[in-house]
Amino acid sequence: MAYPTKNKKVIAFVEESAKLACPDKIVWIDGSEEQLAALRKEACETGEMLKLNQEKLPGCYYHRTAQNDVARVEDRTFICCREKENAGPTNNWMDPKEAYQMCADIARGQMKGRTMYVIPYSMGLIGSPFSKIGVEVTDSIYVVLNMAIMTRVGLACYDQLGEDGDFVKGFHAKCSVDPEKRYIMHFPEDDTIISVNSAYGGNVLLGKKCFALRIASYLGKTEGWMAEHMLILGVTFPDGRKKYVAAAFPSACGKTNLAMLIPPKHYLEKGYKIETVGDDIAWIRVGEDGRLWAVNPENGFFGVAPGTNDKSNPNALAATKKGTIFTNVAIDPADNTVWWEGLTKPAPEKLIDWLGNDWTPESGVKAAHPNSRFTAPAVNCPCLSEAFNSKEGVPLDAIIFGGRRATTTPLVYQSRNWDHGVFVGSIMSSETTAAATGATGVLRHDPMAMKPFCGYHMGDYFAHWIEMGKKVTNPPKIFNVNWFRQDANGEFLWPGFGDNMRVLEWILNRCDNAVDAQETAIGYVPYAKDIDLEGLDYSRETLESILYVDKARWSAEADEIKEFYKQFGDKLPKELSDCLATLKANCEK
Ligand code: SAT
Ligand code: MN
Repeated sequence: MAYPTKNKKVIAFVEESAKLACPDKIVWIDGSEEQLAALRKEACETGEMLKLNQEKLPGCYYHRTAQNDVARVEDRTFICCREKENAGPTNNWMDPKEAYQMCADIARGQMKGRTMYVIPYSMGLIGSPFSKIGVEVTDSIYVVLNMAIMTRVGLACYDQLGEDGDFVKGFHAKCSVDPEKRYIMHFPEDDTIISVNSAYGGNVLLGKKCFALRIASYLGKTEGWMAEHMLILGVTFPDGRKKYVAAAFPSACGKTNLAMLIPPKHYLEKGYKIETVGDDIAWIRVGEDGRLWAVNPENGFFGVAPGTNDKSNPNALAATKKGTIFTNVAIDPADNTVWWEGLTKPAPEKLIDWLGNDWTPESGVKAAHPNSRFTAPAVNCPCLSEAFNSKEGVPLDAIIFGGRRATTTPLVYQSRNWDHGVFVGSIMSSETTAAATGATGVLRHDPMAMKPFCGYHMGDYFAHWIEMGKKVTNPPKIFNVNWFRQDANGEFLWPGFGDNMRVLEWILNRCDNAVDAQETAIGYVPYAKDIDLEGLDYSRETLESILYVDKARWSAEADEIKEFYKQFGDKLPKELSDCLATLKANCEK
């Protein structure tokens, strides 16, 4: 047959995959609109997707996953490196030989009667020296169409590879979507990913978490750069200065909202502007100027739908108005559009819920799954930064870590220096969300928001962060934020969303040494007077209460971190154990 590539490794990979899975047919995706349109049509004919109201939502489609297949499955996600030790204590590990064999047994013959699609894609701009190419084979049209939004898909990727270039191999087979045989396997030493028995986003859009974080974090460690679970945003000041921030939060903790923030009115009037470079993943390297530079390797947003509305995130909502795939939201049969909790109040009288059942506000269940998603092209986003298409990316002024913590962690604090900043990232913990299967609202450690995504030993990952600090002569300042403080009744104590601009402003002023701070046991905390509350009905006392560093709580936290750190053994960098000792001592003062 005539192949669209001369790359022998691609051809061998596709042939091997086909030999194993036995598809009736192989379709080489070329990224053309014509081919994608034909696939959309086919998916609508088979019921895999529904066409939404094309006047209100042009180019938008709807998809329901299987009921048991609605989130990432962390307990079935493995790092398969040769030495178990190298996967570390925070990852599941399987011997690569065993894993390849097991996956082969599961996938054998599973594409019989089906088509296998071959998707060439680039993470990052095609042709940028910092981008990386992947090839995913899959038997799902849904995956093809999502990948065509989330990554840069096209034959130009093969040109990048030439005859002999290497790429990340991704094999995906839906099989019978059996949760007992669902495996998301990473072979960092072979640049290979295998995903079987799922058809949900994070498990099957292999360019995203599997490649751009798990495989890429390992590549970054070996090649001297970083792959992080971070949004990237730009702030333009009234005087025209631009600053860039990367921020790591666990899944479903508001990265998309922060990345697309609209500042409060008086900031807008003064001329402040926020632009989005990325909402989920940052690839970061040291620039020639000794600063850290970040690019967003993705090409779209796979955002959480519930809670998105024209107040919380008008930019994201606008991004979903065309060319978007909605997954597991509700359908409004009155006009064949979509709905999810929080979109409008009150809810429509009648909906079809994410399971396909008739729904009314009295149904007593959620109409949209809490982890329902939109896959929207980045170009749709009204506040997309020009830098989104820059090969060099953007220089970072600040790095922000943040988790979902009802207590203890103040609204914002600044680390004392790079190494202490790494410590601050390493001690992140956050309440679990619906983005992964399992209980939600459970507090767990999630260092740098990378617990589910680090492709190697977390202790080595910390050491890599410390090393990177030595390579930058002008490092970004590192902060921690917590938008999620609650009172005794479980009410949030900070308005969040656009008002987070007030905290962002303090952070950027700190980067310019333009505002003072109080030194506390955990780092620098703002004086309440320095957070702008203009136009907000909000008391200084409440603000003070969420800026307060409670030494007793932090002392207990330090003891708990000590326990958490134990698992890293002698891989824990001394810089971090020193910071922990200082924290404990500061709390006892
Ligand atoms: O499902 S994804 O992993 O792509 C999204 C997320 O959980 O952050
Ligand atoms: Mn994410």
